[in-house]
Amino acid sequence: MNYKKTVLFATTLLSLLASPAFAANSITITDSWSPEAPPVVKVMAGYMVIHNNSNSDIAITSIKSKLFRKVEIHNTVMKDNTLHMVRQDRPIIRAKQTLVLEPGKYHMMLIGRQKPVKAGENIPVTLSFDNGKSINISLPVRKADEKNKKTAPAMKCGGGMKCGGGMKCGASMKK
Ligand SMILES: [Cu+2]
Repeated sequence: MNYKKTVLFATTLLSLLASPAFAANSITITDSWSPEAPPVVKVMAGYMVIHNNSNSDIAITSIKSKLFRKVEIHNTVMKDNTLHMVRQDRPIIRAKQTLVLEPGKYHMMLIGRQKPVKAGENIPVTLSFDNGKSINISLPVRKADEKNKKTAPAMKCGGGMKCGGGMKCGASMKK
């Protein structure tokens, strides 16, 4: 094994160890995870990076998890000095681009948890796309660290729906 190959191999191994990667044809998902939530909170957030390796835009048509009643993608926007979470109907991953879901921005909202999920466990999620493909991923649950606590201020998102961790969910989340 020459030097270049060794480095490539080591790098690949490292990235495999760092976070799971899931691929289905033109879509690759990396860096998936979910911060642990208190047992009383029935809503959790999920993060990941979705890569579209194709030459066409691809939309997410549905997301499901057997551990949750429903899963949505939200964007966090500042309006009237308050952070609001706005549900994204058909989030699009542009051709050759990535859609980054991270704390304080786009995120997955896992709503109506059916049973407790602790750090160290995995949340299975299935994403379906408008090209007819779907992809099964898992979100490793991790302890929410200090950085995440800071980036998760009280959010108002309407409708009187509570989504945990100090967030109030509103009208925009209603179906
Ligand atoms: Cu949300």
